[in-house]
Amino acid sequence: MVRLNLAVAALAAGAISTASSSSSSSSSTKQLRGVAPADAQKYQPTSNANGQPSWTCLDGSKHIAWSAVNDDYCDCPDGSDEPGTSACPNATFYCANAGHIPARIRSSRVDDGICDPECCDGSDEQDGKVHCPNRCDKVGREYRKRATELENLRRAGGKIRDKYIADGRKHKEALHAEIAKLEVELDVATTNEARLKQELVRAETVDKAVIDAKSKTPLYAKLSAHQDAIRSLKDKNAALKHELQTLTLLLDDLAKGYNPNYQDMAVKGAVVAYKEWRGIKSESPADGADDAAAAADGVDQLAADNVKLNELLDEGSWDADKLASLLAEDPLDIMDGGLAGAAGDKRVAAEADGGLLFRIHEYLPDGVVPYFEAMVDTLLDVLIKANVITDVKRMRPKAADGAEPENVAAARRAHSEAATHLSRVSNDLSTRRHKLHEFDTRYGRHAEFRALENQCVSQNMGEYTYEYCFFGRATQMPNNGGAHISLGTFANWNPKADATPDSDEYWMQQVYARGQRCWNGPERSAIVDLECATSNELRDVFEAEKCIYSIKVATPAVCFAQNTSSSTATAAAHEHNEL
Ligand code: MAN
Repeated sequence: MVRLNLAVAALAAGAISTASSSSSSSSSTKQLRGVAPADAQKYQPTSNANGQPSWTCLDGSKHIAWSAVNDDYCDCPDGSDEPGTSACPNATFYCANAGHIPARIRSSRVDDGICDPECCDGSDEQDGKVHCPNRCDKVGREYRKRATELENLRRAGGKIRDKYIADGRKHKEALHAEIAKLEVELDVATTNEARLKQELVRAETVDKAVIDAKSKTPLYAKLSAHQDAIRSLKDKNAALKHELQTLTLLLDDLAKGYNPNYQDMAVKGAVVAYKEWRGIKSESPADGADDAAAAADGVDQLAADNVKLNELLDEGSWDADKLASLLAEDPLDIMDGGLAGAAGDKRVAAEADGGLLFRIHEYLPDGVVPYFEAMVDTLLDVLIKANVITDVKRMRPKAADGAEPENVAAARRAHSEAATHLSRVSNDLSTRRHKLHEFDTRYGRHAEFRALENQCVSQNMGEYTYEYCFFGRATQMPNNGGAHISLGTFANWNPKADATPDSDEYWMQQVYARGQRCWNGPERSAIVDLECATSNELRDVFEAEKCIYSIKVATPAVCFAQNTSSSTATAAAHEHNEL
């Protein structure tokens, strides 16, 4: 208000001094109609070569006689020689509006017989066509009254805005604190994950080293050779049995189909010998039955009487299953005391071999096993290096299916848990950092909009009730039933190229986009204009173009303090500019 009064006083003073200079006007100074006091020094004549007063167009393009300024004829391309007439279409006219605030209008509206409301002093109409009374006292009074009301509103809204700012700061500080905590957690989790990874690698490597060393011993080679021999004999035996069965089947067929009446003595002799081998008595046909029938009868007994064959095919005490389990045994396990047997056998063997020290992991919680194993390794290394012991049978706890030693599995589990934790902390941290970045881009210069997140305001506008949610969705809801229509969700702040985040103006407009697609048209969208008030309200919705909506929302969040950059701009804008 003080600023406004000063501005008005300054303008009034300008008007007075211009008037006084006008009263003493000479060829060198001339009160020029339509020129702002700030531009008065630009309208000073100079002398030309002939000593005549002349003037240069403001764009520097032409020298003209001083008398040609405001002579109702347009000389300068930029229209600067006719600030007080309507001769130049591109010129502007300044009305001082003493008692109110100055204004500028297009010079085409000068002396057009219409009193322009912007020029409350009536200075735009002076050729006698019409009389425009000076209304600036009244207009100025009303203007100042309105300005006071607005200022009071701004102050009241500003107090609420201060609370929003405090709330936003609290959120921001909480976010900062969470980030700081997560950063520490991330450090710990990273170190932990790296340590457990190392332990896993060591557990895997130590085991591998033990296995490698054992695989190179003569005992291992011998055991493997025995297993190879057993495997080879087992295969050969199986092949021979198969061949024997094939041959006996062939001979059975021959013995069955042989006809002794053919009197082939060689065949008869072979059949008789075969039957003897199979333990079948070869009797002479009785009571005139023919030889062929007798032979067939004998062979029919084969299946029951094949004692010899059964003996040959019998597997004995080393049956196929026993041999298979012998072959399946890992020589390394045999070296460790025959651990490939039943669980009970393992325990006995381990007990006999290593004792409690090597089985202590069975009594420890899973998480401790890797540490214990590492400690035992270190101790054994030291003992071997110090020549206290020469070798040791390290009983690695082994999973039941023999897949992976228990200590390696435990180390893997511990590492996998640490890696999962690390990734969770890292994700949490980046989410929080993203939110913090949003504070600056989304919630205003002082985080004042954070308090409004997810707050919704609505207004019944007759055919529809509209709802607007800060940083959420804008919705059109038909009052007579029907589906709700999305007009868009918050997309960005002021898109105007000249509106930058350091200005108040930037934070007074939002774009809501990607709403429900219009039939045969674009996706619905809305431009939201925010204005200062003491409460949050949806004031107006207007469908500016089909499916493009203009929404007016009142909120204390935009009751900016007067001393910000744009309040200066606002004061400057008080000079009416109707161009
Ligand atoms: C609905 C409303 C209107 C819109 C038309 C477009 O009736 O969303 O605002 O203009 O659809 O078809």
